[in-house]
Amino acid sequence: MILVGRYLSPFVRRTAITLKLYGMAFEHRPLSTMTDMDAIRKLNPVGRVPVLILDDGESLIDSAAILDHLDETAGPARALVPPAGPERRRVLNRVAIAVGTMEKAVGYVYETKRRPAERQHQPWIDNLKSQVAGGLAALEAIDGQPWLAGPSMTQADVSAAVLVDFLRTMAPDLLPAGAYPKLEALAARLGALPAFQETVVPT
Ligand SMILES: N[C@@H](CCC(=O)N[C@@H](CS)C(=O)NCC(=O)O)C(=O)O
Repeated sequence: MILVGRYLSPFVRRTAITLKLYGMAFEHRPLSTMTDMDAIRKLNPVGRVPVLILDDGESLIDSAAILDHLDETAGPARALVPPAGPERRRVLNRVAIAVGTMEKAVGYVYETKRRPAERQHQPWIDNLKSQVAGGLAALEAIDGQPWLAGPSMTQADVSAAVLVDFLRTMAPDLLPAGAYPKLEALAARLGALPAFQETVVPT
């Protein structure tokens, strides 16, 4: 398998970490949407990463769809998302908060770093900031026991920790020191795992 996209992308990184946690070997091809768009478009008509190229050449796009395939391959006993019922709904709902917050955080980075200053629209930036703050506050408020969705680590924890790392690297102003202690602790706990350390973005 080949995973396309840089670990700077939280969507790529949560996919890479999940592959590693499942012990699935893959080649990493760190194409950038800034400089390698033609190559990325050949794999994904929407021109986004991640893309996972399977061994038979099939290309899967979108981290949620890729992770769905990986969970199925890992099997219900190892999958980071439970197979059915309220446990599955709870995990998927918490993943949706983390990934939705990632989307808003990535949007904030694009708006503030890629768009020329004279074209920036402050009300839109403020909206993105408050959406990120809303997602972080919701994750922080979860009474994990001890993980975000109960007694075992799930995709909700992986995605939330990747979100925290992304903010710390790319938008530290959205992660004020001490504002989200439980999320910071979760990111530190998971950051000790090889799957996280091997996908750290060089700064
Ligand atoms: N919902 C998608 C989001 C993927 C996404 O937005 N990736 C960003 C990188 S962080 C990208 O490729 N952006 C390039 C663009 O949209 O032009 C997923 O979960 O994979």
